[in-house]
Amino acid sequence: MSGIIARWKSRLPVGPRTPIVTLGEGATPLIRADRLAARAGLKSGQVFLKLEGCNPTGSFKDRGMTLAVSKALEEGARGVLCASTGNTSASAAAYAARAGLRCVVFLPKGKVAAGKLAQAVMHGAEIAEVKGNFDRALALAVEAARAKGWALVNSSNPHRLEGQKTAAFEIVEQLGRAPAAQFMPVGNAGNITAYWRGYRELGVRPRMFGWQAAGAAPLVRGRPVDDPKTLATAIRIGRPVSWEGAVAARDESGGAIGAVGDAQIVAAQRLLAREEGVFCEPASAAPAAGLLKLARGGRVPEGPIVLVLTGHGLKDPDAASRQRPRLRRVPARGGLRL
Ligand code: AN7
Repeated sequence: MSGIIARWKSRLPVGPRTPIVTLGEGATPLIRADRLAARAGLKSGQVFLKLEGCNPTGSFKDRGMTLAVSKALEEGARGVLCASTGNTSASAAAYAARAGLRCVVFLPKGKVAAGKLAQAVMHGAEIAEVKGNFDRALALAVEAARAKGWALVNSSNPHRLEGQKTAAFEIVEQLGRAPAAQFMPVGNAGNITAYWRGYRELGVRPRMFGWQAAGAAPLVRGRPVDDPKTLATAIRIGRPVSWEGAVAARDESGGAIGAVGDAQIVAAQRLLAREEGVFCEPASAAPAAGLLKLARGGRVPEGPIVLVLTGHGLKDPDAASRQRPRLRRVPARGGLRL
């Protein structure tokens, strides 16, 4: 059997009677990014990309969802609920379909990327479109879960973070050591909390660098943002649920949480695609933008650095259509001189 539960069972809260709902998540590639390293003035072999977009539904959320949905089934829930900026809903919809559970997703109207919405629809989730942002959608999902007695599979669900911590185990295994630093996007702050837990369980302490979008950077400002704004819709979150987890990861590891502008995010996304062959969604390019930002100030940490690319580029096709491709018209019977 594949999947993160089969691989890391002894480190996860599962028993012999837990019905395992898996799509074969985890075991994602860790690849070198030598051109990005060069752009940041670093040596070949110093920068790595963890391709979490290679998970079954195209984002890291699957690591937590396999566990959250397995536990919901074990506990006899009839359905699962979540609020989402998109990826959580796509993952919840897929794992609920596999488990034979109903799934209701609360989505901020007009702010979910097309690929993610397509997944929720295709997997048969019931969609509640919320006139408001993610933070409002989450409040509604919490209320509905309580009223119905269904499992809430947002990252406030402890099983989500337990599953997500397995990515830290993989990175240490793949590198053959702990990275000196890890760069990752931060929205609701569940993932940075989960990685730090995973690293701590192994007794290692990479410096954790979280990156938020400048228009949605509550952890950088030190207070909630009422009207978060960024084209990286995945991390358009003003009141992160795992606030304290993110601050602990930052402070205990000697890391930092910084902000990058949308223009820097778009430029980094394009650089990863054109120079590394890796197409990630905008939010997932924030760490690369952060690396280049630190490089400009000469403040990049020494030693191996892992950038977590949390979601696949196909999730958000509209982001790509902002690029202007050079199109050449070729008549059906004509040729093209290159
Ligand atoms: C691609 O799907 O919050 O800091 O509802 O989709 O753990 O929230 C997504 C978040 C980074 C931020 N990259 O992770 C959701 C949702 C991608 C994401 C994040 C998200 P957290």
